[in-house]
This record gives sequence, C-alpha cells and structure tokens, in this order.
Amino acid sequence: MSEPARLHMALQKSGRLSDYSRDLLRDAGLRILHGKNDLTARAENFPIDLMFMRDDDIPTFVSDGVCEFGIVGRNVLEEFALGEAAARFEIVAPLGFGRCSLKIAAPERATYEGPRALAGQRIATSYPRLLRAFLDRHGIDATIVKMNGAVELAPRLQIAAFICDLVSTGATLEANGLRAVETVLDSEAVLIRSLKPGAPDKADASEKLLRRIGGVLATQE
Ligand code: PRT
Ligand code: ZN
Repeated sequence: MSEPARLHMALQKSGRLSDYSRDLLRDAGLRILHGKNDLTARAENFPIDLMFMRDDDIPTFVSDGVCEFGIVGRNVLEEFALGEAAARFEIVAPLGFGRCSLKIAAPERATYEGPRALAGQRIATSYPRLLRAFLDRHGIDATIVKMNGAVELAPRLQIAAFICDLVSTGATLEANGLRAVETVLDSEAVLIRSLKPGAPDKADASEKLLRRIGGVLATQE
C-alpha cells in the first residue's frame, strides 16, 4: 500500500512564535523528527511535514496552497491580505499566544487629542497597509514612512513624528520616550488553512489534524 499523501504546515523558523507553535503540535500528539537541514521536519506518527520560514512568508505559502496550514500572527496575515485581490486562506482558530497590539505612538510630551492630530504628519511603520486602512477609516491624510525595523527610533532620528508598531509590555515605547495613543489592531497567533482546493486524499488527515488541535485548544480555555 502506498503512503498517504502528506500535509504541509508553514511555521516560523525562529522567533517569538516558534516554540509555542512546536509545543502546540507536540501537545496535539505529533512526534516531530528534524531532518538533515533545519528548513523542514517530518512528523513520524502523522502524515504531515513542517516547513520553517520567516513569518512574513507564511501567508504566501498558505495562500498559494504550497502549505495546507500555517501558524502566523494576525498582524502579518492582515497586512498581507490587504495587498491581495482575494485572500485564499481562512482563519481556523486563534491560538492564544503571540499576543500584542499594533499601536500608534507619539513622543511622551507631545499633546494628542485624537486621530485628527495625525493629519499631515509622518508616521513610520512596518505595517503600511494596516496603518493606511486605519487612517482611511478616520478620514485622515498622513504620510506613511515604511521601515523594516527599529521603527521606535524614527521620532528621535526625525524621520517621522509618530510611529505605528507592535507593543506587548510597552517597555520598548517607554525606553524610547514614546506613549501609545491609538490601537490599530489587536493580534495573536492564528492557525490558518489554505482555501486553494487540495488533493482529495489529504482531506481525512486535515480533519484529523484539526480535531487534534481543537482538542488541545479546548483544554486551554
Ligand atoms: O525572522 P522573522 O521575520 O520570522 O521574525 P520577526 O522578527 O518578523 O518576528 P518576531 O519573531 O519578532 O515576531 C513574530 C510575531 O510575534 C509578530 O508578528 C507578532 O504577531 C508577535 N509578537 C508578539 C510580537 C511582539 N509580541 C512584540 N512585542 N512581535 C514583535 N514584538 C516587538 C515589537 O515590534 C517591538 O519591537 O517587540 C517590541 C515591543 O515589545 P514590548 O514588550 O517592549 O512592548
Ligand atoms: Zn517577520
């Protein structure tokens, strides 16, 4: 008898979501065998292979159907989706880890009396689409400065008056003399599945995987 077709799941290679993602799969009963390189791993007791990558690439892999499943922050997912004509994935479940919020922050001493204060200003962010959607919702015209990292330095370097960045404890904002003034998005890691029609012989394994993960999440409620 031939081996059943294997599912693929996209996971963050190394970062804030990596350990939690692997723990979730382990709790779901998957025994994960690491391969020769660290880009893939195989579950020895379940027909699934794991693919490790930058979190920013996970929506693409799932949307294109290369991976049937993925675990990624809602922030990364929604930023990606805003740039797509049609999202080819669905959120199966929020996972309760990787919690943070995308917030607009201003220098501590600056006065701020609501979104109108952003009009005509420069705002630095790694999430230009989510920020643009927020500004549009409030009818605000502002200049978005795209940065790929160290966004919190922008006001001090006079690149932008405001920033829009992820916040969890708030320590980074405080250390840089900034304070949060608006919440753009509340985020956590989510399990996503591809909406690209998959091979029919994978349907049973998909359902079994979802039942197992659902079981783990139910015990965490
Ligand atoms: O290499 P790769 O591209 O995969 O990783 P990455 O550097 O893009 O992401 P990583 O590992 O830092 O974060 C992965 C995901 O974790 C994010 O997309 C969020 O969904 C989630 N997450 C949760 C966070 C934070 N909390 C967080 N605090 N991501 C980033 N931060 C950063 C934030 O950007 C800021 O620099 O932490 C700083 C603020 O933290 P506090 O505690 O000082 O407020
Ligand atoms: Zn990333």
